[in-house]
Amino acid sequence: MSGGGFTDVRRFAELDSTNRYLMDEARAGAPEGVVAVADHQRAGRGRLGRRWEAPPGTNLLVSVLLRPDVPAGELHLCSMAVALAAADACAAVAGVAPDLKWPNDLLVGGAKVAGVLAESEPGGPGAGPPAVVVGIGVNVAWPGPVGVGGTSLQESSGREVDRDALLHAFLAELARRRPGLNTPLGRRQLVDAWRRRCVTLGQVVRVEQASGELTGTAVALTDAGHLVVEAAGAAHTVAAGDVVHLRPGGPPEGPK
Ligand code: BT5
Repeated sequence: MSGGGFTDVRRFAELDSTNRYLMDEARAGAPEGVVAVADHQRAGRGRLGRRWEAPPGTNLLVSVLLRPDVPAGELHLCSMAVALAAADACAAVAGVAPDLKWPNDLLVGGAKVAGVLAESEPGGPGAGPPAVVVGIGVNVAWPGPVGVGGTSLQESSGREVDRDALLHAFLAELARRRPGLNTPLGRRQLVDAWRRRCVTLGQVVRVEQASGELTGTAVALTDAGHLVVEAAGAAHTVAAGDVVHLRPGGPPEGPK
């Protein structure tokens, strides 16, 4: 990005997925800074093949294209920057400051108000440098599918929230945080900001990964943004996975 910020905003009444659209644009060589916004997605993507669902007009559905200078093992910091920018935008526009749940959720009162999905493209001839597409779905006026236990900004703030104002605040926050991704100091500051907002730290968690499950206490975030879980006297560093917050003696939170 040549200091231009996220100004190439492409709006769609309907798409299959804003992430799919931007991944295709990235493969075709689109530069950093392209933004895709849809009123409705026919096939909104969650992580691990899951779906992001929202009736037309109820969510902020937005993806951004980044081409950051970040070590391969730290690409997750791109989604962390997007989550922080979105949380700041929610606070500014809706008066609700969501907590961050590792690795990719925004929660209000323990309920999911937004989810982040990053996909990357290694780059190569014709496709330019490596690309990371980060998408976020924010429940503005709809609390998510039945049984999921989500919430919306309108439900939690008790007031009307303008999706366009939220989009603009989000893009401005992201442009402010974006330069930090390119330097080791900036990346450490980003993770520090996450540590301050991360409700996962200090909780008993169950981490679900393809390789199996791990239950323990989430004790730290590494400078690469990975979660450190202490279990049976050993510290495990988790780079990716689903996390369920468990309350000792209480029921687990609702399904993802
Ligand atoms: C996420 O996945 O939370 C990432 C969602 C990213 C969506 C954005 S929208 C713009 C961009 N374009 C895309 O195609 N995707 C991105 P995950 O952690 O896997 O959570 C998915 C799970 O959340 C589902 O299996 C449901 O249980 C639940 N869920 C689905 N829709 C929801 C909603 N609107 N609110 C709350 N929870 C929801």
